[in-house]
Amino acid sequence: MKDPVFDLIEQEKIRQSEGLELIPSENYVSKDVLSAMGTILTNKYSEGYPSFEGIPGWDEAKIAQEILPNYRYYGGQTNIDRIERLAIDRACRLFNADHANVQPHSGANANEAVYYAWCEPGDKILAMSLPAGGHLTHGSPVTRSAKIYHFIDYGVDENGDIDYDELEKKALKEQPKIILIGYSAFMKIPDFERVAKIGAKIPNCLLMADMAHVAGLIAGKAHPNPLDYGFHVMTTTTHKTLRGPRGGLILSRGNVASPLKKPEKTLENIPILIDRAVFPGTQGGPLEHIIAGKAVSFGEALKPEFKTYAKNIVENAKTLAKALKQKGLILQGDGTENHLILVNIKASFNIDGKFYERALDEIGLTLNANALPSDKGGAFRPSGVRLGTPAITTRGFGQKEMQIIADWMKEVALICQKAESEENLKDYSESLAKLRNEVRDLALKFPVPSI
Ligand code: DSN
Repeated sequence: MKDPVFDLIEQEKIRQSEGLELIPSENYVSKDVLSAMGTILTNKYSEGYPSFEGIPGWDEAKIAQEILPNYRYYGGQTNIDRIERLAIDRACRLFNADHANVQPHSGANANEAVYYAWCEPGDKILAMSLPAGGHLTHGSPVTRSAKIYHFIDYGVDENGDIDYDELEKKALKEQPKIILIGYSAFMKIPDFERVAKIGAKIPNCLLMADMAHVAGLIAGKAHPNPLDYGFHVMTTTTHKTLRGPRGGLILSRGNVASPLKKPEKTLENIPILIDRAVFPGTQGGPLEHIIAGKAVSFGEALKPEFKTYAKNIVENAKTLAKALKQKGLILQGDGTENHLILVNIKASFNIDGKFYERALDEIGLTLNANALPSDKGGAFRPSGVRLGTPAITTRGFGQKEMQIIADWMKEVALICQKAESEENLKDYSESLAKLRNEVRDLALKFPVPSI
C-alpha cells in the first residue's frame, strides 16, 4: 500500500497551486533547488568542514574538479567537499563576506551559534523586543539562549522605526557583547551606519544582523548589506526572500583559517570562532542534501534576473500597501520599505488578527495573525496580520494583481465585520465561495515554479 504521506504531499501541492501565499517568510523554490535537496546526498555523514587552503578564489570550475583538503571526521568526502565549497564561495560572493558557514540547520541554530561563538554565559546582548517586531531567538524568555545570556531590548518609535536613541542609550550604559539588528515584523530599512558607530564606542562589541527576512533583497541589491557598513556577522535563513531550501547561513568578516586550532576570541577571528561554534559547538552532521540546495539557490541569486526579482518584491509590497490603505486598512508604520506589511486590522475593522487570518484562509489567501507593538490582544488574539510579497512575486504577480488582492482583503474584512465571530462565517459561505473561486482562477494563471 502506498504510504499516505504521499497523498498528503499531493494535497499540499494542490493547496499551494490554488491558493496565494502571502506569508512574508515563505517562498517557492525552483525545480533545480528542489531536485538538489531530494538526492542521495542525504546518505552521507560529513562532520567537519572543507578546507579553504590552496583553492583559487571563486573559481567554480576548479572547485568542481579539484580534490580539496578537508577537516572532516569521516572518509568519502570527495564530492561533498566540492559541493559545500561551492555553496560557501557563492554565499561569500552574494553577500560580500569573507566567510560563510552554510551548515546551520535553521535560522535559530545560526543565531545560537553566533551567541555561543562570542559570548560567555551571563554576557549581555542588546536586541529588538519581540512585540516591537524582533524574533523569538533574540531573547524571548521561552528560549534556551535567554536562559544562558542576558538579553536587553530596544523598541520602535511611533513611526515604526527603530528607536535609535533608546538603542544608543542602552548600549552605552549596558556595554553589551553583541548589538543585534534583526526582526521578523519590521517594515523600515535599518540605519546600519548609525548602529555601527554606536558599536564602535563599546570595547569588543560584535555587530550582528539577523537578516533572515530581507536576505534575498540584500542579495538582489534592493536593500543595504549590513556587512558593507561595519557589521561583523550576518545570519539568515535561506528559504525566505533568498528562495533557497529551508535552512540557515552565517556570513562574516575576518580571518579565514583552519577550524581545528582554538583561536583567541578576537573580532578578526570571528569566522573560525563561528565554524567551531556550529560544529562541534551546537550541531552534529551537516545536511549535505540541503547544502546542495543552498548552493544551487545561491547560484540562482547571483544571476542578473534575481536583481529584477528583488526589485519587484519591494515594488509589489509598496503597491499592495498603498492599495490596502486606500481601502481603509490601517498599516503599522504607514507602509513599507521592504517586502513586509503589518496591518492593524483591529483598528481598521474592529476584528482581531486570528479571525481575519482564518477567514482569508477560507478563500485561499494565506497570511498570519501578528501582534503589533504594545498589542493588548496577546499572541493568540493579536490585533494585526502580517503579509508580504516574496512568494507571489516568484509566481510573476505584478502591480495589477496587487490591486486585486487588496480588493479581496477588503471584502473579507467587511464579511468578518458583519459576521462578528468565526462561527457566524458559515452565514457568508456563498460570498466566501465566490471569492475562493476568483482566487483559484487567478492563482492557476500563475503556476508555482516547482510544481
Ligand atoms: N518564523 C519566521 C517568520 O515567519 O518570520 C521567522 O523565523
